[in-house]
Amino acid sequence: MFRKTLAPLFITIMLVVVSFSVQAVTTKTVTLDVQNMTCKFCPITIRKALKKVPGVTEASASLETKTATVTFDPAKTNVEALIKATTNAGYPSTLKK
Ligand SMILES: [Cu+2]
Repeated sequence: MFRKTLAPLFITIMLVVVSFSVQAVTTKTVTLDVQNMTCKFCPITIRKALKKVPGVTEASASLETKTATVTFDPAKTNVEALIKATTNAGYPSTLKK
């Protein structure tokens, strides 16, 4: 009785664990050097522009380092699309080497 009710729960947990590890393998994180960042609101604008790009799961920008860090699904988007997004928002960027 107890085992029967726990089995679906166990399977669900396993599926969640598997899907998380698959996501970890398929996402990519890059850092962009971003121009034109002048005040504390610039990183917010950049972050919003990057998060709008389909496939982007995480985005942050720093005024101090003038960079943006973006995590995305390489199957859905690419670095060129990220650069285009920040450029369209008024902040041209390049991939940090
Ligand atoms: Cu600003």
